[in-house]
Amino acid sequence: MFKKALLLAIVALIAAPFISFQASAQEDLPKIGFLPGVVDPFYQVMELGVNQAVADFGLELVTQYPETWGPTVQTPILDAMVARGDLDYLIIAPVDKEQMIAPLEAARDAGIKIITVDTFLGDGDYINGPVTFPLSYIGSDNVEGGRIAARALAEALGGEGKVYIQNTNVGVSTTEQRSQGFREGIAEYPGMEVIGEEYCLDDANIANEQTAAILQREPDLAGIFGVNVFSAQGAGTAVVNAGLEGAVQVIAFDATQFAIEKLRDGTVTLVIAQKPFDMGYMAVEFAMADWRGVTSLPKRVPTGYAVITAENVDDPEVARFIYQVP
Ligand code: T6T
Repeated sequence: MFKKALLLAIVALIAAPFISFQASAQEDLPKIGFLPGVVDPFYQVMELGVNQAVADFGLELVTQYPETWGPTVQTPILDAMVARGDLDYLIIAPVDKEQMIAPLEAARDAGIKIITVDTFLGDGDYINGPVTFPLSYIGSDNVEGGRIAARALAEALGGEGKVYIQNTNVGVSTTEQRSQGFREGIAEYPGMEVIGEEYCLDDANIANEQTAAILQREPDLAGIFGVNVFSAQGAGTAVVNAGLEGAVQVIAFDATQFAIEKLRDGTVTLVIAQKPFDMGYMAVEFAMADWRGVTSLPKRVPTGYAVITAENVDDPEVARFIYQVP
């Protein structure tokens, strides 16, 4: 009798994980949409994070990439994702902090829960408004990122010199905040001056042309802040084409292969790596937590940076944040 009971207990113990696996396999799971800002290495790494989490939870995912940056391109893609009628959560990097509010309110009204990654709506404060409907905003502290860039540039230049900001588009929450932080950081150095800021519309060729022109106009320009992948790429290329590597220091936001190459050859002084994989992975985790009834998810998650220099670029703990796109 005792032997039989023991045997049954052992069988129950062995079978338990399989029984509970079957139960969770039958669980009704949410379907996720992912809509990044544009095709670039930053969002491609974010997609790796989304894909990993979706695979870990066994979820279904619909990903759509806009070919170029802007609300006129992102809005119809968003509308089509809403019209499918099968998405429970949308992980989105809104490309304009004002113009994407109404289309995302429509998505919310259609029953889709919104998580913004990288960029935000309104002022990004989803507790006090003006926009509070997204579940959370997961992304870098971009004002701080701008300050890091300014201080590094000022230190590299000995606290003296004229600098220029190569930006992307007006109305983009992230790059606007980077510019703001950069200006605040430069203001800490009385010998430094921001002499201009231009917008390349997230096009590296335009960034290259604009930077080439300013290098001609301002022969004593000492430094450039490229606020994202394409503006930094265009700025770096213009500096190389003008033969000014090292003479004009470039700070590159976003750790692309190009930025790292230019760091190694001395054109770029500092590369600021964001953590897009974390943003993507956590956004899916948040969707899943909400789905399962968690009610106290933080409305804001800053994901942090890795600051990459010529000295630490080969340290594996730093190099792991360089954007690797398969
Ligand atoms: O810098 C990232 C992102 O953080 C920003 O919002 C837009 O530009 C990038 O995607 C890089 O191209």
